[in-house]
Amino acid sequence: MSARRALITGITGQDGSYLAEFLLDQGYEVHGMVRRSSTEKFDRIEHLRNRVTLHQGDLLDQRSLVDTLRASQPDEIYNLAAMSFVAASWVQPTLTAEFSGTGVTRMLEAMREACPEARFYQASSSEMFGKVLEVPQTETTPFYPRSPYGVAKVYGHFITVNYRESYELHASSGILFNHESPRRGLEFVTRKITWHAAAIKLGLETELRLGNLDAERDWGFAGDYVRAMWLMLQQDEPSDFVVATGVSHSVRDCVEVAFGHVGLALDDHVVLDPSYLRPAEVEHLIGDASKAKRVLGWAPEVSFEQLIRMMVDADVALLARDPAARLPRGQ
Ligand code: NAP
Ligand code: F7E
Repeated sequence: MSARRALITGITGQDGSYLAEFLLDQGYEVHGMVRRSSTEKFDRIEHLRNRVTLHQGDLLDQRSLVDTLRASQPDEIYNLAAMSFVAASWVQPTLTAEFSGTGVTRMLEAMREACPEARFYQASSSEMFGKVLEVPQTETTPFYPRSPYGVAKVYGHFITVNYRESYELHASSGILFNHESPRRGLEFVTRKITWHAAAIKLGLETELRLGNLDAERDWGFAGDYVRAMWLMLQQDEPSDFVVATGVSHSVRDCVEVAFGHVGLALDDHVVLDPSYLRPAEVEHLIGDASKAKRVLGWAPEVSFEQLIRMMVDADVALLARDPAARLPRGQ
C-alpha cells in the first residue's frame, strides 16, 4: 500500500515543522506549501529538507493553491499558514483578514476543485474567545474576538464549519490555545522571555522590556498539540475541538519560571514598556479540552514549567553557540 499523503500550508512555521516531523514518523509522504521570498528562511525544516516535497504557493493566490493540491494529491490537508502575530494584526488589519480569514475560503475552494475527498484541518485559535464569555472556554463558548487577528480567525473558523455543512467536506477545526516551543518566533512573549533569560545570564543583555505582565494564557507545548491535529483527521466524522492544558499562568509567572531557572530575579531586569500594550487586550484564557480527551484520547504531556525550562535551555545553548543570534530590534 502506498504511503498516505499530507499537505501542510505553513510548513516553515513552528507548528508546521513539528507536524511534518510527526507525520514523517507516522510514515506519511509529506508535502509543504511555501511562499516565495528573496531569501529562503527554512531554518525550522532544514533538517527535513530531503524528506519533504515543497510547492510554491500563497494563500493570496488561488491558482497556486489549486496547483499545489493537484501536484500533491493529499489525503489530508493541514491549513496552518496565517499571519499569526496578534500585535501585528493592528498594523496590517486587511492583510491579516486576507491571509487568516479569506485565505481559508481559498484553501477550501481549492480543495473542492482538486481533491474534495481529502480531509481538512483548520488552525483556529483561542484568540476567538477574546473577552471571554465563559470560564473555562469550550467548543460551545461564544466568540468575542479582541483583535483583527481574532476576527479573521472567527471568519476562518465559521467558513470551515459552513463548507463542512454545505458541501459535506471532511473539514475539522482545532481551537488551539497558546502553544510554544524552542522554535517559537522571537516576537511571542514566552520566547521573548526565555531568549532574554538566556541573554542576560550570558551577559549579552541587561534588561527585558515587556507590556502587560498580568495577562493570563493557557500555555502548552507545540509538540503535544500537533498530535491533536492529526487525531482530528483520523476520526470518521469531522468536528471542532478545543486543545488546551486546562492550566493558566500570567506573563509574570512565565518570567519567574524562566528567570528562576537561570538564577535571575524579575525585579532586577524587567522594565514595563507601554509600547507593548495592545489597543484591546485578551486578559485571561483557559481551555477545557474534555472533548479532545474523550473523543480523541488526547492529553498534553509537557507541563508549563517543563516547557519554559526547555525553552530557556535551548536559548542558552543557542546563544552560547552563536552570541550573534540577536533578537530583532523592537521586539
Ligand atoms: P508561525 O510560526 O507564525 O507560522 C506561520 C506560517 O504561515 C509560516 O510558515 C508562514 O510562512 C506561513 N504563511 C504566512 N502567510 C502566508 C501566506 N500568505 N501564504 C502562505 N504561507 C503563509 O505560526 P504557528 O505558531 O506555527 O501557528 C500555526 C497556525 O496555528 C497559524 O494559523 C496560527 O494562527 C494558528 N495558531 C497558533 C497558535 C499558537 O499558539 N502557536 C494557537 C492557535 C492557533 P513564512 O515562513 O513564509 O512566513
Ligand atoms: O502574547 C502579553 C500580550 O504575543 C501573549 C499566537 O500564537 O496565541 C498567540 O497569541 C500575552 C498577551 O501571544 C509582551 O499582551 C506582554 O496578552 O505571546 P503573545 P498571543 O497574543 O496570546 C494565540 C492563541 C494565537 O492564535 C496567536 O497566533 O503576552 N505581553 N508583554 C506581550 N506579548 C508580546 N508578544 N510581547 C511583549 O513584550
